[in-house]
Amino acid sequence: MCGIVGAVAERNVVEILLEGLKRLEYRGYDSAGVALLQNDGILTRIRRTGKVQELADAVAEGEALGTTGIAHTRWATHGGVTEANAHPHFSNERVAVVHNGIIENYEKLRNALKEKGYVFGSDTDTETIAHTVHEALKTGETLLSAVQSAVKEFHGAYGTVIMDKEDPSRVVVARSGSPLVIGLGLGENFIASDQMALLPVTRRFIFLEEGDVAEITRRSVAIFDKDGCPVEREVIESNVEHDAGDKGMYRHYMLKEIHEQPVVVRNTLKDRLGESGLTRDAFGKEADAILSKVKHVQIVACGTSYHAGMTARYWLEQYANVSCNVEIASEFRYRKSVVHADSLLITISQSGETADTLAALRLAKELGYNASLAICNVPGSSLVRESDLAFMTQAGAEIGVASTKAFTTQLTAFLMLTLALGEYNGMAAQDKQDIVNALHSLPAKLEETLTITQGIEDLAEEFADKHHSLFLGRGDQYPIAMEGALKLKEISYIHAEAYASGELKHGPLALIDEEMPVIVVAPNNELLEKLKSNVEEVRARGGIMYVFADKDARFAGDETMRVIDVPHCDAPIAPIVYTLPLQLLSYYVALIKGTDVDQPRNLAKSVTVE
Ligand code: F1P
Repeated sequence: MCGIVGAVAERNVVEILLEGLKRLEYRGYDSAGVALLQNDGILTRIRRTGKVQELADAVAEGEALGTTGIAHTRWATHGGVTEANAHPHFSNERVAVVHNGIIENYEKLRNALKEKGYVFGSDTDTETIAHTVHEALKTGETLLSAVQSAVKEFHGAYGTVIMDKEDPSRVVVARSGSPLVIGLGLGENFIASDQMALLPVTRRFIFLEEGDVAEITRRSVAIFDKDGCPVEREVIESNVEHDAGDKGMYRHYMLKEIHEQPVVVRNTLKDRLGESGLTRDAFGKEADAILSKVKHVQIVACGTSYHAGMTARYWLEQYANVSCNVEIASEFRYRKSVVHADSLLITISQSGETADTLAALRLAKELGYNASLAICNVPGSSLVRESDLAFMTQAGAEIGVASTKAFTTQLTAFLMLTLALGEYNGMAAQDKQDIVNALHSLPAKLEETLTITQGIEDLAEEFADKHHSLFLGRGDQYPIAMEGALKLKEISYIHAEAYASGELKHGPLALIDEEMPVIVVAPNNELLEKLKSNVEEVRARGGIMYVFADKDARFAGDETMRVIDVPHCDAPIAPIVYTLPLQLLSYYVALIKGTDVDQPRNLAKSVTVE
């Protein structure tokens, strides 16, 4: 979603800001802008709808100078995609603001500000921040104290960076609900919504906490907590690797990330899985004390991460004897739920910043869960910092908006968690050894599965002109069918629905005709015969099927059924293995349709608003 970059330096910061925005492009956005302030108080603003490159071209046309600057990529919430709604927003050509999040009481603020004579140039909630700060500055406050008093007026979520034309030596930033990270340089300092934006200029970061306001100059960083008291926050040396410019030989990040899965799954297992079980601190030093008491698990997540949680429920109940509920975070946070005794709350998120998931974690603390575990891919993210335990997947930076390698590493993490919890809940020795063996075989199995690309490319040709599709799976493959359908929707814009195939005759069978392709995931497991019956029900009604099946499952292909062989694998890892062909299918369909694979329309990588 929206992205922020800011800098206070001695040199011209425009290139730093534009490079930062490019590194945030993967988060999804629809317009971009930059405001630059020179030492003599000259304030320049350039904004464009569309890609950051269009902004960069516009910047290159003129002379864009500034030693202090703020920049933004906007993902529209309040107000359409127009240049006037793009950030930075100004108040009286003096205050400049960029903002992530939503000011929920903006209408009330807007009316009050209009009565005071402020004229609004946009439809955004953000502009109320600019005018509110301006109003405070009029009473002679410093920029810092003006922001400190202004934020008291705001309800909702914000990560915001503010400049004052009358004081080019600093920016003031405030965080509540939307992340901000300060980057420390030598004689220059930076701010961003995501450390990725600042990796070319620093590796030293301070992650702001909820309610923090900070004043940043070239040589100083002063942080104040929500009560206005000065605080010290830890400086973290980042080891995140990311070169957003490098897609290697691949045409899209998504394809690169699909092919990285054998390696990143191996990295996620590394040092955590031994020959006969997990290593001692696989889930961290404090894990033993927490996990040994767990009798129930509540999983909360959104989107693809929710599908990882859905799959985990099958594993935790089948192998680890631990009861498990899974819920979408935006539902969990707004309903009254019953907390089971000895419950562990697990949040899953590739970004660690998803607003609903974070809110669910905070709610769970109030509800009295024993402890919380975050399964996450971004070190230092809000979810990681606010959870009792954190398991870091080792997927590396995922740039494609549609999650691929983050998902399969989440699943890998959950199979390891199944081992960890099974240890305290009477897991059968054979099940344990089967999972350990299956996990050891997983990276190679994923590599083998990626070699079936050609068959899937052909299939995509047949598929690309369809408007609807149905994905079917049973048992732990049902969430994989859901994930396959989500991938297709996200990047090819084809309507796709997933059903547990036992549900077919309870409604969706009515949809079957030759215009409704049916995709089936069919490993050779104990549900295979049941699944075959469901497939026959579709065939009998003239449906066209694409079956991803284990070679040994013996599906006979014909003109109504294309069978794509998937390498045989052990049962526990089958959901992970069968994910890959579905990712490839959606990728190739999107390629034929010519959609923006890495940044699909209307979507964002880090969903920081609810
Ligand atoms: C959840 C999610 C992703 C999806 C997209 C938007 O994010 O729905 O699954 O691919 O990037 O957000 P997260 O909570 O896993 O970060």
